[in-house]
Amino acid sequence: MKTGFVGIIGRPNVGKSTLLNAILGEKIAITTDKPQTTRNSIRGIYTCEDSQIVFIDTPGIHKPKNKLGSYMDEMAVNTLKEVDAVIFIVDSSPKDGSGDSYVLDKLKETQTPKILVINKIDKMPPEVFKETYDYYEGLGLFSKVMGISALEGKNVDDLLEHAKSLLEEGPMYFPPDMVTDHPERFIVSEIIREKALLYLRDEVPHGIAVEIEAFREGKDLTSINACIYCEKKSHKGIILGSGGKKIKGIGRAARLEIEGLLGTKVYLELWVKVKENWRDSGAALSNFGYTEK
Ligand SMILES: Nc1nc2c(ncn2[C@@H]2O[C@H](COP(=O)(O)OP(=O)(O)OP(=O)(O)O)[C@@H](O)[C@H]2O)c(=O)[nH]1
Ligand SMILES: [Mg+2]
Repeated sequence: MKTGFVGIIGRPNVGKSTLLNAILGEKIAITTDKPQTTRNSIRGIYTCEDSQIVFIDTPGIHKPKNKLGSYMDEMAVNTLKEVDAVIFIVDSSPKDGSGDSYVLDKLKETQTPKILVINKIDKMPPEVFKETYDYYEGLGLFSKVMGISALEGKNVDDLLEHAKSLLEEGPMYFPPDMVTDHPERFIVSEIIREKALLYLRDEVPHGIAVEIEAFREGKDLTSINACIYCEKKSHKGIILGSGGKKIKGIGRAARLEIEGLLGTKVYLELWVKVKENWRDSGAALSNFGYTEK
């Protein structure tokens, strides 16, 4: 068995979480068109006859504006130290000040084998692909430079084969049918956050955190109480929407997906609370699970 840990890193919104889901053939990481969707390291376990690879999806590396942002960056950069191989994803050649050069410097410091993945080739003009490919190939830093479409699953198998080739023989870390080691409660809170991100605009989504307050599993019905935290009173009104329309939409979309995940009917009760500036409060970050325990 080839086994090991592979980190997936890159700027926000390049498709890291979409790639993780494509590899697993199952959705465990939330994805949206908004940058900074992922806030924790998300572990996905890929097992086949001859290998088990634990992929670690990380928050997009960006210029942090608050403690949460710093924590997210730290999480992504620290992942580099813990893995047997790294997938660095881009969706263009580096632009000035984009953060890619910062990540490249970090990559240069490590001996860990690195793969450069150019994502979104389904919508990338050939000349942009070529320019990006030539740039990264020219750095001589990567064991392979390749194009994929995580959304369409294109070349994901090739990427898996190459990742496998970088790993050593070793023991399996997890049972073969396990797809993630995150508890269901965590995935459920992420699904609710994803729907909130999808339904909300402007600055509201970035200030949202979800806490599961009760999770009672029955044979046919799971009852869940969750609280959506936001940073301002005015945001609470936006999340509720006129006549509670918005929160109902978020709740319905989340419930349908959670029912698919758990395989039971779900009763989901959502509350909205304000916790001012929680993204800069160490205590709140720790409470929401955004700091090391
Ligand atoms: N066209 C196209 N869109 C893609 C592809 N991969 C991802 N996307 C889209 O890009 C957006 C961001 O995808 P995510 O997977 O959330 O990106 P991420 O890198 O995890 O983002 P953060 O968690 O914010 O760092 C979503 O709207 C995806 O549907 C792709 O191969 N092709
Ligand atoms: Mg993500």
